[in-house]
Amino acid sequence: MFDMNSFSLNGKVALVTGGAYGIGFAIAEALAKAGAKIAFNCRNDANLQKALDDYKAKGIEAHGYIADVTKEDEVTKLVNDIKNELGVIDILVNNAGIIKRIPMLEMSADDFRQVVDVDLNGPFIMAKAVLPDMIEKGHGKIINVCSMMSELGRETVSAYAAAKGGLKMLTRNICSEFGEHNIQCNGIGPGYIATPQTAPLREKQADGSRHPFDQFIIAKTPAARWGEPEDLMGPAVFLASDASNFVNGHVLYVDGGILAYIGKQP
Ligand code: NAP
Ligand code: GCO
Repeated sequence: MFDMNSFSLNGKVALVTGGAYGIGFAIAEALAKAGAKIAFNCRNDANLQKALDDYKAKGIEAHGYIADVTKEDEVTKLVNDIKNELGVIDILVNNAGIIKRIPMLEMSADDFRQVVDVDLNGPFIMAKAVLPDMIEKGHGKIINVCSMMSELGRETVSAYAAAKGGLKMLTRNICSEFGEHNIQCNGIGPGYIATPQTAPLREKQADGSRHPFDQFIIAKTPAARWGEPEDLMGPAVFLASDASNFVNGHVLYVDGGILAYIGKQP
C-alpha cells in the first residue's frame, strides 16, 4: 500500500562510495535526511576527516572508512566493518569515480585501465561484496552513478565513456541476475554537475570570460545551468526507497534535459 512512508529510509544502512565530497556527499546527505544510517569511504585520510566534520556540521553522524573500491581485500574489510558497526548494508551507492581527459591517441593503456578499474571494476567488486547479505535479507538497493557518457561520447574521455557505458550494462545485468531476490539495481545519470571533478571545465579565462566548455554546456542544457550536487538528492532517495521497488535496470538521468536537446543555436 503506497503512502509517503514509501520514501522513508528509517532503519536502513546506506554505503556511499566516494562520499567525502561532491555528488557522493550530497547523495549521502539526502539518504540521511530520509532516515538512513550513513557509511562512506574514500582513499585519502584528509578527505575523510574533513568529510566527517562536514557531515557533523549538517547534523549527520556519518561513519567514514578508508578503502579503495578497486582493492577486493579492502572492500571485504569495509563491508565487514560496516556490518559490525552499523548492520548489513541495505543500500549501496556506487559513486566513487575518476576521469582522465586525454586525447585517445595520447592516452596510455595504463591510464585507460586506471579509469576503467575505478569506474567499472570498482562497482562490480562493491556489488559482489554486498549482494550475498541482500539476498539473505530478501531486499536490497544498488544505485550506480552513471553519466551522460553512458549514452554519449566526446573527445578526450574514451576511457571514462567506455567505463560509464559498461556501468549502464552492469546495472542492467545486476537487475537481471538478482531481481528475483527483491533487489533493485538502477543507475542515476547526472548531467554536468559543479563539483571538483568538473572544475577544470568551468575555470574562468584570463580575460574573465567563461570557459568555452562552460558556455557549451549552458547552450546544451535546456535548464541553461550546470547542475548542483543537490539536484541529485531527491532522485537518489527515490531510487533508494521502497517507492521504487518495481523500478529495476533503469538509468534515471538527472541532466536538466541535455539528452533531450539538440542545443541552442549559437
Ligand atoms: P569527485 O568530486 O572527483 O569525487 C570523487 C570521489 O570519489 C571522492 O570522494 C574520491 O575520494 C572518491 N574516489 C575516487 N577514487 C576512489 C577509489 N578508487 N576508491 C574509493 N573512493 C574513490 O567526483 P564527482 O564529480 O562528485 O563525481 C562522483 C561520481 O559521479 C563519479 O562516479 C563521476 O564519474 C560521476 N559523475 C560526475 C558528474 C559531474 O558532472 N561531476 C556527472 C556525471 C557523473 P578520494 O580521492 O579521497 O578517494
Ligand atoms: C567531461 C565531464 C563529464 C562529467 C559527467 C557528465 O569531461 O565531459 O567530466 O564526463 O563528469 O560524466 O555526465
